[in-house]
Amino acid sequence: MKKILIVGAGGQIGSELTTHLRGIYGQHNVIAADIHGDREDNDFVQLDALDAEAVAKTVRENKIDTIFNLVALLSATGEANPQKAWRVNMGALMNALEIAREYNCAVFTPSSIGAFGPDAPKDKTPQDTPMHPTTIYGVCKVTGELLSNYYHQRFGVDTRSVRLPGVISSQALPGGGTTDYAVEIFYAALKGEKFVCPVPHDRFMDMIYMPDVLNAMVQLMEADPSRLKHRNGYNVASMSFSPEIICAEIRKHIPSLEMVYEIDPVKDAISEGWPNLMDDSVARAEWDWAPKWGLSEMTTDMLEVLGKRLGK
Ligand code: AKB
Repeated sequence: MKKILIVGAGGQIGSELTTHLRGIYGQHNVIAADIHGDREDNDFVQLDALDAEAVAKTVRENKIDTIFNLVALLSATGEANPQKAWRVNMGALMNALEIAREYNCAVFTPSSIGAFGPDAPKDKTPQDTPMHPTTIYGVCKVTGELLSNYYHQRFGVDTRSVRLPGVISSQALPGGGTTDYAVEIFYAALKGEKFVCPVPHDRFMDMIYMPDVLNAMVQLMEADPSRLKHRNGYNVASMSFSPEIICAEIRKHIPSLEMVYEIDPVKDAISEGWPNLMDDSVARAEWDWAPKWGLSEMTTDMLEVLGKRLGK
């Protein structure tokens, strides 16, 4: 990777990925693009990922060799408007793949635990297993994995991807996801607010801390291509917890945290079909994936970093 374009750079992952990649590859070698503009950043381009010509122009003019396509409506938002979710999620990916084919770029697109459905084993969910998601978000993710593999096999485009768990981070809030509660609970704890949890107390889901996400993305994109057999996309796992477990962990630092449950039927149904914890042994074998953050270290760090940001 020498000249990178991040499409969807304003989101939860994009905002931290931009800073991370600029620290490694240089400020001017990482172009951040998003539909929402108005930034004091000379290396930012305002564009709509569905506007193929605008994306192609940015790739051409900046001699981009790697595209990170982070554009997506997440799982809960997707269920509110499935047609739009398909149009945005697949439209942005198709544009990225076609432009990559034309301009010889590598493409990273995150897949998700949402790509699995109720018939996949919940514990140690294998890399290769039935994938029959019941959400439009999951349908887009499975299709995206297949399409990315197709572009690799058919056109030689260097496509790579990881299946991300719920991402916990302190800079930008996620929006519209089923795992968002695991970020929102930290804000409530630090602000001294009662946390209203939308998923059942014992609902386990795969989660991951942002520093591990950023390392995974760079490590996979820098990996020796001859080792990569699976490409789109690799299971990556680091921790799994339920609402009552994360609440208890935060209470070790903030004993006054109050949590009540108001189950959101959409998030309940979505999370019921997702893995508890994926088996990431293939990522470990093919590109040396090794997570660094577990539940207790993540919780301590989140409270410290987010606490500073919120002035707590
Ligand atoms: C969501 O909850 O929709 C996302 C995901 C797990 O892909 N965070």
